[in-house]
Amino acid sequence: MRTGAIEVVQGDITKEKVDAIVNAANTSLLGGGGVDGAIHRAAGPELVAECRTLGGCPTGEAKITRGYRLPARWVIHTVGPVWHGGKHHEDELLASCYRRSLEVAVENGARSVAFPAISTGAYGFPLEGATRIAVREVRAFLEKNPALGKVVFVCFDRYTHDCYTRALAEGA
Ligand code: AR6
Repeated sequence: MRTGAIEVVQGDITKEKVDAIVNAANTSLLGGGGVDGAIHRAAGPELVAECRTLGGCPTGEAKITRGYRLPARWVIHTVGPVWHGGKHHEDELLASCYRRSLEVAVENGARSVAFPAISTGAYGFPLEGATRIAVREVRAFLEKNPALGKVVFVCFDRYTHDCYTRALAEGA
């Protein structure tokens, strides 16, 4: 599906041919399971070596590395909130992940960025709320930053894909 500069696709983010892919990391930035594990496996051991130099990353923030063996030139590592019921600033922290990742992307000259559904796997953030936040933040950023040409939401499964498609249709 395409609406303006936003695309929703189902697939594996490590295969995306964009300038930067975003990793749903943890505060150590030293790898893990889920999309984080897939990105580290596909990028090769140089990625964790560079991550070791970064000193971790707070929740809601983002840091950039090279992409090594990935088709993407950069990886932007962001740390989503763990879902604790919704009253622990989860929404604001997730919104901050999208904003900060896009700011870091543009600062480094990226014109196309792909996101996974941050926090919706191991971190337990309810998918519908997460997709609405993602769509709202990306739309707002694209309006203010014409240098960014394209943002892709890469969904690992059909349900996630359907949630993004609905959020986009509803105007989030
Ligand atoms: N491409 C695109 N999306 C993927 C891929 C892939 N290759 N693999 C999984 N997903 P998660 P989180 C989807 O758990 O909830 C890690 O251990 C997955 O289906 O990867 O932010 C980190 O180190 C889900 O929709 O990230 C942290 O400790 C989405 O990516 C923790 O998990 C996010 O699921 C972060 O948890």
